[in-house]
Amino acid sequence: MRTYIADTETLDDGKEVTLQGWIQELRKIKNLMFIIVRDSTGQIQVTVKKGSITNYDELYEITRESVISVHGILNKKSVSRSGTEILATGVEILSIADTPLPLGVIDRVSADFDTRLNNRFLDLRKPEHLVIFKFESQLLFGIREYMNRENFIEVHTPKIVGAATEGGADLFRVEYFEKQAYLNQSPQLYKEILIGSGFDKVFEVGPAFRAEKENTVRHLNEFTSIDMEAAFIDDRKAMEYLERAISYAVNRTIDVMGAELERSGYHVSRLDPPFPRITYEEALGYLNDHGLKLSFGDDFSPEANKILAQKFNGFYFITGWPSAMRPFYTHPDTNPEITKSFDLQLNDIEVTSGAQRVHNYRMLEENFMKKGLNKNDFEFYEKAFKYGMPPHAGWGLGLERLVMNLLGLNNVRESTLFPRDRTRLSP
Ligand code: AMO
Repeated sequence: MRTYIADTETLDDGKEVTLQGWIQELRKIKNLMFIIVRDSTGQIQVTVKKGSITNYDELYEITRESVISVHGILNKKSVSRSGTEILATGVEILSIADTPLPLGVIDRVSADFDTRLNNRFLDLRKPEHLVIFKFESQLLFGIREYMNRENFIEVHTPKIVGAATEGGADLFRVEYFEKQAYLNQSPQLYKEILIGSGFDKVFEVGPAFRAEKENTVRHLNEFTSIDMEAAFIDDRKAMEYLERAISYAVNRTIDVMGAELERSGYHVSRLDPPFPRITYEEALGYLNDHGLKLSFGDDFSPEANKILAQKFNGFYFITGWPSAMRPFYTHPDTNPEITKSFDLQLNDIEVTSGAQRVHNYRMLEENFMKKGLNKNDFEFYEKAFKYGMPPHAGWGLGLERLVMNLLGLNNVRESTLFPRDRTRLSP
């Protein structure tokens, strides 16, 4: 029976245990070895006396980051730093690590980012990196739980597609037998078709692909998109689902692993919806009052977003984006220059886009024309609007950007296991 290291805390002194993990540190004094063993839950000192195990001489030559299984007695009155140790009675060597390590797991000196990513399997052994993905897992669990309680159906739509969703330029091409196909940029068109299929409320967690040549700390070429779409709701209601889903998931995650986050140096605060809202035009005015020279229709630069972040400090919505800045499927407001759309920002980074959608077939056709799109490419989508399409709204939330921002990481690659960017295709 294996004991996880974190669970030794609740066990009694003198208890017999078996631990399995990696050798993080090794100190040897002839007839005595002190091994710090690490598993996915923590670290503990294992003290091995010559004569207490049969293969002492073999273990004496072991390298850092090798994998062992330790059988021993829990000593809670140890003189070691943590006050707890395992007095080994048997050690099985399961895998020997080569030397030198391409990347130190506990070294204080930080390796450059490329070296880290090239050796991601070692980089992820750092407890403070593992915890990022434990956090992501818990967060996603919370979002799923919230969506499930609100009666959303989790769906899976194709990632190999025949038409662009978010604009033609950023597509990865795929050879699909005799046809030209693409990797999907967003489940947008499919989630809307499902609204026309009577599903009422859907959500999806899946990969999205963007052939953006951008090389920034917030762009990936493959990211995880959490998408939602619901029938008979407007943009306001979609925003409400979003702020509630995120708040529920964050607060639940703090309940589950707040202490572990703090120990790893991540400070996540509890959330209390509703989040502040500002219109695009109000934001524009505020930015111009702060020295920028923006006109209606201009996008917000990283500098502009930093100014807004200082005002809001946390999550906030920017609503009512100009029609020219939003995709063809976005519903206009009563003023046709403006859309019923929103972005959710966390500090200075956009983490979600959403909107009420066009559901009127004729308006959709007009929008294809206005945006210079060929309606024939969208026939499979448009068809679903001809035979009874309810009003609907939804959003797409970037998981890596959300995690990056909540944990205060400075690069979206830190919250991506194996990032795909302009130059990286491996590991
Ligand atoms: P949008 O293109 O704004 O909207 O994307 C939605 C969210 O996805 C994340 N995201 C990215 N994350 C990392 N790297 C990228 N290159 C990247 N691109 C986007 C962001 C962004 O806010 N169909 C609409 C959503 C909708 O209206 O439902 C869409 O895809 O967090």
